[in-house]
Amino acid sequence: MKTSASIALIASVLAFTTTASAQFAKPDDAIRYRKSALFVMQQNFGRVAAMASGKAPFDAKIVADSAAVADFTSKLPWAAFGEGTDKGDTRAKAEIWKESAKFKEYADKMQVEMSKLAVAAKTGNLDNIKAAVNATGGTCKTCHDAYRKD
Ligand code: ASC
Repeated sequence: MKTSASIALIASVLAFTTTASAQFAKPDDAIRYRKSALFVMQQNFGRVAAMASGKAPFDAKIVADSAAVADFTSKLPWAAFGEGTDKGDTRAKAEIWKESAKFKEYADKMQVEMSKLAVAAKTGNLDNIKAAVNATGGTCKTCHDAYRKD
């Protein structure tokens, strides 16, 4: 790679990581941001799960729209788990910052399953939606069991 190209690459990587960790004015904002994103995601996922299990009347359009919102919002919380955001109004366990690779792996798995749910929801196939809801819910639980205080 030419030196100029590698400098450009390093600059863009630095710019990205700086943006990801410095987009909040204060730690409380980051905590509020990730909790808000997770809340919106859960509300949409929960609606899909309720319809998939028959607890709520099935509506294919609501399922598809809600799963799409859950898929999008599943990508948002993670940039708000930066250094210094372990203290405050949060149930996040300290292990998140000690085991960041594992935490990221769990977060990534959840996003993959949530995206599959959005695809299944678009097809409207109830069996596929149910299976995807279970797989996604499993990834929520795995991460909560390890990294969320009761
Ligand atoms: C939800 C929610 C979770 C997951 C989990 C699935 O709707 O709030 O944490 O699903 O309960 O096991």
